[in-house]
Amino acid sequence: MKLSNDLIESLARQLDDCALQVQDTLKITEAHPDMDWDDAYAIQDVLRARHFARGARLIGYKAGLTSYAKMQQMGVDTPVFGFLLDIYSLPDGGQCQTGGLIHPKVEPEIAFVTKVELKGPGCHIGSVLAATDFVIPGIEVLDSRYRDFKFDLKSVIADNTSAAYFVIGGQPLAVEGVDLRTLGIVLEKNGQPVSFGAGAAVLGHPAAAVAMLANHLGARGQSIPAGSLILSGGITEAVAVKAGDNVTLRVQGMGSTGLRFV
Ligand code: OOG
Ligand code: MG
Repeated sequence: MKLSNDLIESLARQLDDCALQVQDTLKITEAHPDMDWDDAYAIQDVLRARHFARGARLIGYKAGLTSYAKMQQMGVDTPVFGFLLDIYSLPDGGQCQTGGLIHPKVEPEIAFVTKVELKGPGCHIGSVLAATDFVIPGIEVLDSRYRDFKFDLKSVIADNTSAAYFVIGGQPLAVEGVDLRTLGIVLEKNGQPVSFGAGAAVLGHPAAAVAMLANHLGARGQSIPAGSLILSGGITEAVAVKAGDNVTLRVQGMGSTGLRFV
């Protein structure tokens, strides 16, 4: 750790205030270029504690920057991990209020729901599949608190990996019934297909992203509890949205889920 506890607290407060006041900020590494990975996750932890203090509950985790398309779009080279709260969850087909967001984007994901605890180190695709209750289509709504959506890995980790909202829906499937690598997806915006992909875009297999998450948490003495929801990462580049847009994700054999931006 390179930053003091006081500084970590104040950077978490700065990012929290940006989200609450719908204001962007410069990426925090500009002012603190010496911060390290532990500092970045410590800021994320304080941000989470601030949400808990306001009554939000942890419902799962997310992996991000797990596809080459996303890494290239954001100019980074390794995945990052964040937390999911109940207040991020939107109803399938429901509304997403853009007034509370700075510059929202959407991305297509495969969500996992676990049935047993997953604890790293040593988790692999097999352990994840064995621990998965079902997979289901998901759309993540991102909203970086950083100006122009520009960040580096440490800054985006501190900002809970741009998490804002998500929706899941469609047909949940047991993993026995689906090859997650060849699973095709189409993301539509206002009825137009805007991006296409397959599960293998995420680290070769979306379960590999969940295994990486479990190993990341394991290194910090934490685990993924049974019943967690995990977003395994955007399969394609994220797409900007504004009020008036309708977004639908279609996943092969798994139906669709969608949101209206108002
Ligand atoms: C960071 C979060 C990335 C994903 O699925 O790749 C993410 C960002 O691109 O803003 O959630
Ligand atoms: Mg995502």
